[in-house]
Amino acid sequence: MTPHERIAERIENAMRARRAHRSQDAREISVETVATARVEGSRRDLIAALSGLGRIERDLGNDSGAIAAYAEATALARVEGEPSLLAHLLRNFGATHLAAERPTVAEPYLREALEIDRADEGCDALELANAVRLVAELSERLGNRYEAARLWYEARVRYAALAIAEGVRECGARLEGLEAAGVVPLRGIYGIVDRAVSNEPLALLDSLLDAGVRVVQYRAKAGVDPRVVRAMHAVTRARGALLIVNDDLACALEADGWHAGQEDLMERDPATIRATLGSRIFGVSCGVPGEALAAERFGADYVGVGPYAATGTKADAGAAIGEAGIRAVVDATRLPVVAIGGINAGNLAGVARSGASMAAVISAIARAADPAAAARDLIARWDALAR
Ligand code: TZP
Ligand code: MG
Repeated sequence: MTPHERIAERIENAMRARRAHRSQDAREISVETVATARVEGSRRDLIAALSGLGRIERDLGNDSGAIAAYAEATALARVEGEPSLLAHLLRNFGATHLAAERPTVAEPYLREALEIDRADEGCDALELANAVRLVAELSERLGNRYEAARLWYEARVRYAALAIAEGVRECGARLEGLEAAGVVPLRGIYGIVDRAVSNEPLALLDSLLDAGVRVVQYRAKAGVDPRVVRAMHAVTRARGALLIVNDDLACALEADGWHAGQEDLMERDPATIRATLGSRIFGVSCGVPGEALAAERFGADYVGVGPYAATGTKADAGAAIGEAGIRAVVDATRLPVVAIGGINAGNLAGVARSGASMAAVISAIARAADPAAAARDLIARWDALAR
């Protein structure tokens, strides 16, 4: 037997003892295995032995032992330079701190693990779902409730795709808790303050927020004014809503998210956008299912799809795609779909039927005699339809 085989066998023995609830035996074997790996094993053997020991220390409630083992394993994995191994250890390391009520210590590890997994094309789908769930948990503990809501939503979608009912239930329950606390996931009426339609963006914003809209986009095709973004963001932040900026990525960094068209993506390397935005929301306008799948790969949080119906607001919007056109994208992507274009109280039912998560509206609110009343009416209708 080579040293590697001997170490692998002992790790397996420890795991068998662990599964048989002989935790103390498992710990003894693991401590010895680590000692052997230090003398005879490769760096990888030692990482595996430490990782096993960390797992068992966690079972025994010995946080400091688990943290010491994971800290060393993680440091070695950085030298080893294999991303999936490093992400796995960072996740366990972070989870141990999180379980020990030290979310601020856990934060950099869990975030780095998620970043690595997202960037890794070959990442195991379950590992990624778990990574998202852990950062959702972390955000909630840190009080970042919007980020938590988005990540619970994403984790739920990922578990559903893997048919893991328990994960779907757990994430759904967390989302409901955040919803009850008035935090918004990407669902309902998405209000757009379009400079070309409204000369008083802050007044329209107030109407939207008064009505209960919780996701607002600022759209200014003649140029996004950073002062308006700052003023709007101060208001949305104070009133518990999200502000997403269209087109201008630099200004979006002063708000909660960025909405990009296909042409915006062509101007830059899409692979870098997620990293630039950090935990902010990233939305992408898509016309066909293929574009939505590409948006998923670039790390988008939602896709905008339309025009649902004829619109006078966007001259080059193209022909209306209707309920079937929206549904084609809903069926193709795991991301929430935001339907847009010519949406009003009279045709909202078809949007809800299409499976879209949100309905984005410009003129039916901004051009109404009473924008707040129009937005309130749309929200009430959507809530009744989505039930
Ligand atoms: N993208 C597709 S249609 C559209 C955009 C920005 C305009 C939506 O405006 P309205 O007034 O709600 O039809
Ligand atoms: Mg654009």
